Amino acid sequence: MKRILMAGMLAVSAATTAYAADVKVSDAWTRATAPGQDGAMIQLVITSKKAAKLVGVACKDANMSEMHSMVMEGDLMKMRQVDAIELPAGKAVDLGEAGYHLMLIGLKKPLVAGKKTNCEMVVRGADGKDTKVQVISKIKPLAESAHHEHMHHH
Ligand SMILES: [Cu+2]
Repeated sequence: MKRILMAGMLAVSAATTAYAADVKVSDAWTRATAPGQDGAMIQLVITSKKAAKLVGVACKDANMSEMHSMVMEGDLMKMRQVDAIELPAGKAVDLGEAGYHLMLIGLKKPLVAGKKTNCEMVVRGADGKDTKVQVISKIKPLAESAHHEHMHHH
């Protein structure tokens, strides 16, 4: 009897974090920063079981974190802050492919290849309830082709 009760309690406590388990984040990454660079972009894939919205982000290594969209204006790639990113139920949203990224502004320290950087995202369900989702991003080496960083408007 006692065992069954414990199993039940475990299931309940799993369910609390679990709303977080309803949201899956994978392939989160950014690039190592060049000397003097004080901003960075994070890409990731996010899947929410239920229809939801990504409504906020806070990253440990940055003074400010935002969600950005990228749009081509003529030959120029421009970035804009967005308030929310739609997460259709069960659909893997690749921020990069969807034209979004997370933006770290005012880095507190350089991002070093091979290390990781942590962020916390806020996902709002259709019921208005917010869930915090941890994101651990791999830091890839700075590549020559990391062109986006140079178009940064901040
Ligand atoms: Cu940006």
